[in-house]
Amino acid sequence: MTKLIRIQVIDSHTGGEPTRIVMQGGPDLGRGSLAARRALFQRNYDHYRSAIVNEPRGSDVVVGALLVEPEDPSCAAGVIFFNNVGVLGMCGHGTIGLMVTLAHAGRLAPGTHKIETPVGIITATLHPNGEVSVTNVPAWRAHQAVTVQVPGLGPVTGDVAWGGNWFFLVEQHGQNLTLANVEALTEYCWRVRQAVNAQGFPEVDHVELFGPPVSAGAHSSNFVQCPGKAYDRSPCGTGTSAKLACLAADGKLAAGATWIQESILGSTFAGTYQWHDRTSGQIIPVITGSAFVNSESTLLLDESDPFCWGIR
Ligand code: PYC
Repeated sequence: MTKLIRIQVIDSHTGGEPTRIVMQGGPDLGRGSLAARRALFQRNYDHYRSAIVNEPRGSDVVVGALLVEPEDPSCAAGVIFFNNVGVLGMCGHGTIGLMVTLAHAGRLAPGTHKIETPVGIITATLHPNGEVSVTNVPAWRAHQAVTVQVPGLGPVTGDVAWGGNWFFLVEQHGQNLTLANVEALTEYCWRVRQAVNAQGFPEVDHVELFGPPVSAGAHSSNFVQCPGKAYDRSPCGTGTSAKLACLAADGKLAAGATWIQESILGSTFAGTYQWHDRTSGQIIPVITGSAFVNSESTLLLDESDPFCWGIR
């Protein structure tokens, strides 16, 4: 009988968006910077990524997170986020899930902790009420009001901004941001992304549409398409960070004021920021939300199974 590979995971969701934390049994990436270890993971262990998040054990929506030893000993953990098609820079909902998961596993107490990611060190606070605030890497708007010609749709205008991942943020799209319209939104965003990538911004891999809020107290609702075409069930932590950078650059939200971003499901994140460098428009976003642990399990990988490494 084939020897099974065992990977221990804890699943959670943050505002409806799942995170699968690899607690044990992931590939050994050695030491070095998180960026270098992410590159190694991408180059040599992509089959592990797929086995952990893709069908038949996962789905297109699951975001995985590999826990690694941090290079900086003052950090509580190092983490590499990934999804159905590749690796991520940072992940806001995933960090909220990570904090709640580590607390659940008895590996972290309420308080503020540093976490190492491939795009920099962030801090996250687990509050006594279970909420988590993530102080993200610096965010900024790189390009304002970029118009791309989208085949079949015509011109679409948006901002290109970094919030730990690259986003194209669109206000004027004429789309209905409702769950009933997810198929059309997915098709729209996919076309926009191809055009944005082809017309000078190959780094952009998330598209974010904004609409009026639905819930009382929210400032805006969004639909966020992730790199592998799945939509974010949460308001997207890095996407909300990119939005805050645009609001700051436009003078529409003051430093320290709160922005409530609602997801397509109606779940919310509270975002606020401080200036990092006013001249270059860089801000430090803080995103607050809640996560809930769903399951503790062991993934079993049998190399004689034709779908052992996931359906890619
Ligand atoms: O919350 O930053 C986020 C995120 C990125 C991709 C999915 N969620």
